[in-house]
Amino acid sequence: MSASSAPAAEASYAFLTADTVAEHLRERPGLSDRIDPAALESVQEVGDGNLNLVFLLRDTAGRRLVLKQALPYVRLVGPSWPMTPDRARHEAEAMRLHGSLVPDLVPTLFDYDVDRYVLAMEDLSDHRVWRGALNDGLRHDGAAEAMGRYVGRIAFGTSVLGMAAEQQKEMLASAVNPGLCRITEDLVFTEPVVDAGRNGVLAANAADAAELVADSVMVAELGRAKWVFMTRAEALIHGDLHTGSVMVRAADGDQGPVDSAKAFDSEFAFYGPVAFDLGALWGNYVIAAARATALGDDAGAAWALQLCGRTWTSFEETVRAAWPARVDPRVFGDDLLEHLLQTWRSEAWLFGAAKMARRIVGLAKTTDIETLEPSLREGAARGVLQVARRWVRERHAGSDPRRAEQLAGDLLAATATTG
Ligand code: SR1
Ligand code: MG
Repeated sequence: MSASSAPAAEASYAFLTADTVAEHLRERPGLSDRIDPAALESVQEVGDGNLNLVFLLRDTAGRRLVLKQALPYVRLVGPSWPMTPDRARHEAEAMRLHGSLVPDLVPTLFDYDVDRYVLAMEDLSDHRVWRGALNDGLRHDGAAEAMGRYVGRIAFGTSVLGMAAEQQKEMLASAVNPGLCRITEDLVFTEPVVDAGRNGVLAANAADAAELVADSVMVAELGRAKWVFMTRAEALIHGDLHTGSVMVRAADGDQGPVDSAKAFDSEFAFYGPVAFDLGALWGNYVIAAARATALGDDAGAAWALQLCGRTWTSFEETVRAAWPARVDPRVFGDDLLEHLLQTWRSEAWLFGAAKMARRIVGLAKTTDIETLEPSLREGAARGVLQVARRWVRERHAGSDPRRAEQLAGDLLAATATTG
């Protein structure tokens, strides 16, 4: 349901506040053992995403916990856009299953309150959101590989490759997530080229947005992407794996090799196409590179772009390493492995292009681009749109990620504007 046609959301449960979090901790089994409700010295509401309330709690002994509560509407817009809070259950189920496969790559979930849609999870205050680090020009080596491993383990472990058929079908049924999928179907695959009243760009980019709408190849490829997204239930994917859904921690200082990287915010999880998560990462690496290019940091842009290949290689190695353990090798032979990898690699370009286009013209833009001065933002936005339009064409001529990186780098450099 769109924001304009929907009735305002009414809550049937109480929203957490700084004054009620202690009561929640007391009521939920096990949480009082993790943090002392009677000795909270800091309660901060830090939800800066588009959908939820997020509280960071610390007690006087220094113990920390995060509470995240789903609101019955899209926070970014308000109660006029209702959204099922059951998305918190999807996040909890994804955290549990993903956590069983890659415990080092997702936050630990301690509790899920099904009545109030509240998750209690590990605090990651010693990490930072990767998008913010990228915006600051910081390099976290190894994060892209970690995310490739995350997507690869999920691809194998939650699909019929790694899971018994009956169990996989039960998971698939439980993970049907229509409300959140509808957001993606609208915002990612439709609205870049069919404005539903939520789009907007700088006046200087109006012609770029119009060219996107008039690009029949782009429209057709978005249609293919949407079809795959809506029909190909391959694995329990994250569903929103942009750089703002990844926390990173450098082993030493504020950048350099990471000793931890975590994918969080998996409320969009559902059984969908594996390459959607890869494309989300790739598209956001290009957006990070566009920012770096706009700011004259060419080395930073090159570094951001080569993350595409790093994520892909790690993903491919992870899937290949898991392959001998597939549940049913009788007809799932090595030819299927090559077919899947080839399909996913090509679709990463396609989904990456859709993700880029939506973040430039549609609702929920990125700080990478939006915090640039308009004179610089113009070229960055133009460059990202041109990369998107080029990728949907060039993927048919070969899907090596190094080509994707090269094409993107050339276009970003050619379209950059100066302040
Ligand atoms: C209305 S929600 C907008 C966006 O926020 C999330 O991060 C997803 O990307 C969604 O499309
Ligand atoms: Mg999110």
